[in-house]
Formats: sequence, C-alpha cells, structure tokens
Amino acid sequence: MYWNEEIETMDAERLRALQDERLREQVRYTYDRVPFYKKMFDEAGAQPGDIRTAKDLEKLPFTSKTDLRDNYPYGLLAVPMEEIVRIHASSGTTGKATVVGYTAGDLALWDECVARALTCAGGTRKDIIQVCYGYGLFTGGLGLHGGAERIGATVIPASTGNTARQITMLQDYGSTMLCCTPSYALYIGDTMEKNNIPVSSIHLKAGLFGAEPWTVRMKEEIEKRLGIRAYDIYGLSEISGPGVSFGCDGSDGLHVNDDHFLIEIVDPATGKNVPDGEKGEVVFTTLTKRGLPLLRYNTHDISSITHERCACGRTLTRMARITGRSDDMLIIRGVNVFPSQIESVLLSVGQVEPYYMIHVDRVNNLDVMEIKVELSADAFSDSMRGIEELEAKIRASIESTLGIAAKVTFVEPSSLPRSEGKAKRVIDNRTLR
Ligand code: DLL
Repeated sequence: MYWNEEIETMDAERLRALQDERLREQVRYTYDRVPFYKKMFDEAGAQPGDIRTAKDLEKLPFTSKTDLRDNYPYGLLAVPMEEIVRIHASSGTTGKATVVGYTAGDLALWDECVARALTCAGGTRKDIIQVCYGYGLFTGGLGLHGGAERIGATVIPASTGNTARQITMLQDYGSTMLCCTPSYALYIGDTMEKNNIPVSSIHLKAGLFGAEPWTVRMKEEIEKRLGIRAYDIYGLSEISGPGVSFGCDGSDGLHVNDDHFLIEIVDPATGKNVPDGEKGEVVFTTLTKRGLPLLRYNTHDISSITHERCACGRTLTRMARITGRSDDMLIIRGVNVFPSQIESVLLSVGQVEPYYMIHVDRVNNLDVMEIKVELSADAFSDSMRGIEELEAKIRASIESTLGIAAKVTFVEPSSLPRSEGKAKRVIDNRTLR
C-alpha cells in the first residue's frame, strides 16, 4: 500500500530531475537567507549557481551538529521566528542541545513522510496506533503522532514508561499498531511473558520501531514475541524527525523520502561519495524545508544505499539498516548521549577527577548506564555521608542534563586505566543480537 503512489513509485529519472530542481531552489533559498551558508559558500569559493545537480554537492563542505551548536539556538533558521510554529531538540556534543524549528509547512511535510511509513507498514484509517515514543522535545512521539493523524488513524498518545499500563492499553484499547524503540518493544514482550499475559490478549498487527540501531535478529524476535510484523523507521531531528526513511516488506532496507531529502554516502576518511552498496557516513541535504534547511548534513550514521527497484514496488532510494556511527554518540533508551556531556556534568559538580568510564549494558532488554568516576583525593577522605551526597548530586545532574538515569560509582583516585592515545571512555556491553 502506498500513501503517495505517484512519488513512491516515480520513474527513477523523473525522481532525480525533481530532486535536482528542488536542490537548486533549496540552495538558493538557504544562501539568501542564512548568513552561515553564504559564508560557507564564499569560503568554498562556490556560488549557489554552481550547484545544479546532486553531483555538484561535492563542491560544498559538510555541515554537522557542531554548526548547529555554534549557532545555538536559532542562528541557522531561515525564517523569522513568527513563522516557526514548533521547536524540537536533541542532544548536542556538549551541554547545548541541537535546536530545530519547524514552519507549518515543515510539519506538514514531516507528517506526509510518516504517513508514507505507516501506510507502508499496513496502516490505514481503521488502525488504532499506540505511540510509546517520548512526547516532548524528542521528535519520536509527536512525529509518529502527526503521521498517524494524517492517515486518519486513531492515535493513542501513550508516550513512554509505565509498562503495565502500556500493556493494559494494548489489551483494552485494541491497539493494532505499536510505535516505540525496538528495545522497548522487546521489553513489552518480556513483561507480558513474565506476567503470563498471552499474545492473544492483544490485537497488534504491526509496529514501527526506530530511534536506535537494531538487527534482523531483533526484528524476528519482536515479531515472534508480539505476533506482529516489525518495520524499521529512521530519522533525526535535524532533518525533521522519524520518517526520513522507512522499512517495507520487500527488503531489509529503508526507503528514503527522496522528494524531500537527498541522501549521499561518503567515505569518512576522504569525504568523497562512495558507490552504491559501499558503506559510509550518511549525509542529507533537505530539499523542501523552510525553517531549518540543511545542506550536506553529516549524520555520522553508517549505512549504504542502492537504487535498485525494491520488490515492494517503490523506486525510492533504499538505505541499508544502520549498523553504527562514526562518532562517539551513544543511544541509550533512544536518547542520544555524548560522553562529552557526561564529562561536563562531572566537572561542573566537582570533587571528582576527569577520569571516568561509562559502562552501558542491556538488562532485560532495557539499556542501563553506569558511570565510574574517580573521586578527588579530598573527597576520598570525606565522610561517608559527604560521599553519598555527592553521588546523589551527580546522579540528579546527569538525569536533568540527559533525561535518563545513570548509576554513579566512585572509584579510588588513580584507579581507572590511563591511556596514552585517545582515551577510552565507553564500555558498551550491549550486544545487538
Ligand atoms: O531518534 C528520531 C526518531 C524517532 C527516529 C523515532 C525513529 C523513530 P534523534 O533523537 O535526533 O532522532 O536521533 C537521531 O538516532 O542519527 C541515528 O543514529 C539514530 N536512529 C534513528 N532511527 C534509527 C534507526 C530520532 N531506525 C539518531 N536505526 C540517528 C538506527 C537510528 N539508528
């Protein structure tokens, strides 16, 4: 089933022509409205007119989260604030978040993209869609919500947490589709099993899972435990949110909404485009955005693309399931976490040394994080009570900064391994089965 058959099955050549036409317009728009881009073009010795087709994009440098941070909060917006109707945000590499602004038109195109994903997963106006992504600054909740409303389905804005209540809603409200992170879907399955709740007591037929990497094995496990078809959905707030690309029944890949986002795969070492089928960093250029248009935004996600026609009939470019990232960003319970954020919390609280190790694990299908940090010599000789207070202070500060809890464990001064090269700050024991 297609939401927008014309676009989703458009002849490849026409689709490329549409992209190039929109690219030229978006480049001109961005250059004229955002001083950051004008400067970028000037420094690259390029003119907007030099970018005629997707191939010309190589003339421009990449943009990144750092550029959003340097222009925090609104510096990269291309419209006056009165045209911005919504703000979302996600983690930046340090304390400052990455802020995204949407015009009414941007929200409409986002809804359209999510509507395509939901329809591809079999969603129609007859469905009851339980959205258990977080509502708020994170784009998961409101993103899936908007798409579900667009297709005319019944939305249950359940948001995250309270698994017992989520299961009750699945049973009582007759939810036919579930939207959450894949690890939470597994956790729901586990909890049902533990409490002897039979799969026959819920009515789910499909789920859209994303916001974190997952494997085909996990997909099969979710399908088995919940008795559903599981579909991948990918996106990032900077580019709009969930729905930049979406999974189908025809292959394991995700279809990129090519008419709104132009994808490139580049070699992390050389920055050059790599051929179809080869892995590299995923880079997006928005084609139709008005609030926060982005040119050559390097996501640091690792994937590959193919332009072969999919068995599902879609001609949209297909990206492979994301296999990881080229930077140190962790995704913990769907929340993006940079080690540098944890470091700035630790250092701002004080009484600890700048030596720490972040341990991440998956217990009962849920991510858990422990931060081991060296106490300063002074704090080490402090009373037990003083140390407990310090621990509570760090825990609270981590939770308020990142939005997720972490266990904080103090270790003796000079006990964590020192490295001569790049410090190893993270031990990620989660195995994506
Ligand atoms: O995670 C948007 C989203 C919400 C996508 C709900 C899907 C479902 P951010 O918080 O900005 O936005 O995080 C974006 O999450 O660069 C990837 O590293 C990762 N990510 C998102 N979807 C997938 C996926 C949302 N399907 C970052 N597979 C991205 C693997 C994913 N990684």
